[in-house]
Amino acid sequence: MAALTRDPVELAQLVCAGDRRAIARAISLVEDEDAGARELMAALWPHVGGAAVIGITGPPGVGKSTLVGALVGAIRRSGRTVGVVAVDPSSPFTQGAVLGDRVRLVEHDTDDGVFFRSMGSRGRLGGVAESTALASAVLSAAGFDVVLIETVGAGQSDIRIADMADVVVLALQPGSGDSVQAIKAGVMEIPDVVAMTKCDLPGIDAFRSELRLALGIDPETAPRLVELSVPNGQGVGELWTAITEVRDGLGAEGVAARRRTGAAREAAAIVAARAGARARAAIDADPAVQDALRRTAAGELDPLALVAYLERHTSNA
Ligand SMILES: Nc1nc2c(ncn2[C@@H]2O[C@H](COP(=O)(O)OP(=O)(O)OP(=O)(O)O)[C@@H](O)[C@H]2O)c(=O)[nH]1
Ligand SMILES: [Mg+2]
Repeated sequence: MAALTRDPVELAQLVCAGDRRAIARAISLVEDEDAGARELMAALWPHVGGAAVIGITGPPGVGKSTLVGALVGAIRRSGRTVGVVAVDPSSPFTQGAVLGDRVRLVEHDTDDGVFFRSMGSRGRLGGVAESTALASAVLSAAGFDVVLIETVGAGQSDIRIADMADVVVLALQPGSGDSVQAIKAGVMEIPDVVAMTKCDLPGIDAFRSELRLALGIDPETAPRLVELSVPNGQGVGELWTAITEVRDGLGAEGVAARRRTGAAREAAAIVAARAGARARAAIDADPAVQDALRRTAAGELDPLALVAYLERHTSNA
């Protein structure tokens, strides 16, 4: 097999042609914050934006990956291609993740219409949110009709899925009472669709009532509720229909408006994350900063003077 180019512009061309090795390499470049990543993104960017980007979020273990695997099947049956970015906040070596990935890979590994990528969450400058957003952009440039992003969390994680996705699906199972409380208290943004998972398990009736109460009954503002049981093949088609109806309902203008807001918030979050990482690195490593810390401890600098010093120092770094 010929060696894959290291040239970012050539790599971008291969990505746009749908070359799977190039797609994998491109995602690794953005994940590793490789020096070529900026040039790569610049070359890819004119080709980004055609995919419908769908975020699937929810607390740990509610069945997001199972759902994503089933959705991939539904999307393929509808004749569309799909790229998946799964963010694995825990160790990529946990049995569940490996097993889940393997199941999906075995099912779809001969299908060129599916691309699956699991992102680690090693500490990086821009953080996992940045590399996830960029991986999604790579898959969009590669021409996949749909990009699915799976992230753990429920609105409060460091990944703001609403800033990356056109449509947000929140997966909840009986026992996800904390998330329901968070919705009620207004600390969690209301998703477009709530996927009630594991409806074959006991407790689903009480949970349905609790959810309906928390989400409100106004059909104009309440998210759609879809009940699923993946082992029984229940609800997957309905979920895909609900997602496409929400997106169609937004229209091109609505999607563009969400993307504008999301891009602004995403960029601000990346700048903040990088500034934070620079500040921490400066505090840890810089003798001048260590000296300022000593002066603060000795009472020569007040805390706000220390912050002002650090801001000057890190923005010059
Ligand atoms: N009974 C039942 N079990 C399910 C269903 N969907 C998923 N599960 C099980 O729930 C467990 C967790 O499923 P995952 O799909 O890995 O959940 P996840 O939300 O992706 O988990 P993390 O990524 O670790 O947060 C697995 O044992 C699944 O087999 C369902 O509809 N019914
Ligand atoms: Mg998962």
